[in-house]
Amino acid sequence: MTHALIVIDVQNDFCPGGALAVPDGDQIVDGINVLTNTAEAVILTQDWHPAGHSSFASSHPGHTAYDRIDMAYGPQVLWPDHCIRGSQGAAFHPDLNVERAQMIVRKGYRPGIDSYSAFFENDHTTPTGLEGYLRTRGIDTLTLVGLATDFCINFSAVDAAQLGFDVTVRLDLCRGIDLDGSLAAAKTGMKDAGVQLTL
Ligand code: VGL
Ligand code: ZN
Repeated sequence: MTHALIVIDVQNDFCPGGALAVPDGDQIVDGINVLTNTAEAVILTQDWHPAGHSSFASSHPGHTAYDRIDMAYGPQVLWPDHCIRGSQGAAFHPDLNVERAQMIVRKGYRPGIDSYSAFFENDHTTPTGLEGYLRTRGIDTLTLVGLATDFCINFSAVDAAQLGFDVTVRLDLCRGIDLDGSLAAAKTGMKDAGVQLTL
């Protein structure tokens, strides 16, 4: 068994004061750093959108943030502009230990499609390359932490379980957005997919 810690989107825009702040998003940083210090493999993901990205409400006249629309690839929540590639908002939280990261996966960089999961874009088909990276390193067991529980953690964990990885989500080291019950639905969906949820 080879294990990796995957730290999802611990970026300024998802922390208090950021453009798409997750409540208490910064409260998990110290605990994540403790895990990072002893993990065999450390992988970070970074939400990384071009300006004018199609997941931004500002790109859809007549819509406001948190509206849901149908895109060619399926349903999409519209977000405030966030994590614009190269911006301070897209940077990792300043206290996150990034020195031990061996791989940084950027996602959401194609203008026309969002990418919640670290494994596939929101068409559930276009790979990010992370699966191949993990398999070629012999990594079969994953611990997921970070932001946001009901979006990027949820989609990443379910995809990883469906790909056959042994997946644990440390809920104490995640924080959620919670739109219309999305947090409860995410927990149920992850459990049903065979993801282990620990507190
Ligand atoms: C995320 C919404 C939009 C996330 C990313 O990291 O959970 N959520 N982009
Ligand atoms: Zn995003």
